[in-house]
Amino acid sequence: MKIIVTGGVGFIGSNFVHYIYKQRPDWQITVLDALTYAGNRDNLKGLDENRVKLVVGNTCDAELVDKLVADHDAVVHFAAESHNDNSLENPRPFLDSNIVGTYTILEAVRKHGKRLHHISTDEVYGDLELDDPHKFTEHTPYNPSSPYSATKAGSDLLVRAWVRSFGVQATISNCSNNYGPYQHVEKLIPRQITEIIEGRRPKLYGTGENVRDWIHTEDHSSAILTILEKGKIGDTYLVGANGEKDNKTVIELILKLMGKNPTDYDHVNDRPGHDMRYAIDSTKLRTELGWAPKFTDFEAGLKDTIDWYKANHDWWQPQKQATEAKYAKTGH
Ligand code: NAD
Ligand code: TDX
Repeated sequence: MKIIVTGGVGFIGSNFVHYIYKQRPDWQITVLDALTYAGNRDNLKGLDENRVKLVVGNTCDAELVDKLVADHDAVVHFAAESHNDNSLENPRPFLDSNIVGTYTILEAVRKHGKRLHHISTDEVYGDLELDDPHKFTEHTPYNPSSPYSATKAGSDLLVRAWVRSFGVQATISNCSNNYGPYQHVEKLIPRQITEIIEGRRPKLYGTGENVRDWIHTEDHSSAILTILEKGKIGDTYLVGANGEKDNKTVIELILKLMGKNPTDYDHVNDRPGHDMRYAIDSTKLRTELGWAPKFTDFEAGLKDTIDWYKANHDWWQPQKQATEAKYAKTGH
């Protein structure tokens, strides 16, 4: 099996590369990544270069994508602009990477008859009320709120159209919020851990009642491999681990695990259009494909993540100052 992983030096893509490197020792992996601010080639450190090749390039580059796809069996497509706050400041790169990038991959897999798995997010479904008894399912209508989630929704709809109109052999997964090592310091959990390490207070948007459904990135990787190998062509699978927590609880837990007073955080400006709650019903993936998450103890996973950031200062420090300078401008 020769596989292309787009966005394979980002947070989740690189976790998936390490995961299949271990789980499928006979696979050849080509990572296609533009090395944006979110990509770090060090994320592939330690992997045998005879098995894992990094091609630095953009998913919007049709000639490059066509050439690579012709020479591989499957594409797992992670590459995207992924941060909501950035999409509110400057939406354009989201249209390029998320929409045009996905279109370019689709045209190449269509031409060469190759398998595609498209990685998406639960945010395409919009948000739920705090007391809504229902969670998102594969049948929930699309209702994205931000430029990020709107472009992810658009990319999913392109994949569905290419399956129906052109018979492209694709599956889609929509996952909830990931956490774990190697996540960029712009995101909620790494931001607060590194703020505390640097002697500052965590920053909670608005009241902090907003709920996210946390899953360890390693569980996301195992779900993707399951869908790639056993998923039904044309189908969508929701990935989640029943990890609903409000942001206030997450920040208080980080403070507690780092030996601080749990109330030592600041309320900062809320995110415009801030989604209230996400929650995933992953019954289809569990019952039809037999997947189950392994890292279901959130406190233990968070503790390991904190330890990783404490031990890997050199990995996150170069990004920290620029990230906080951006947040200072928006009052976040
Ligand atoms: P990330 O921002 O950490 O990494 C994105 C990677 O894609 C980077 O390495 C970047 O250099 C690369 N990239 C961006 N645009 C590119 C382009 N045009 N061409 C080539 N490479 C490009 O993102 P992440 O958190 O690892 O998310 C990966 C995927 O998973 C995204 O599609 C995202 O929408 C989806 N997702 C993320 C989460 C989450 O909680 N982070 C949850 C569900 C789904
Ligand atoms: O400093 C902060 N304080 C805060 O309260 C930051 C950075 C965030 N927040 C809040 C906003 C959200 O309610 O925490 C929650 C999580 O924020 P993010 O880490 O920015 O994630 P979110 O917007 O929920 O989106 C994430 O999950 C779905 C990923 O970034 C997306 O790529 C994925 O699709």
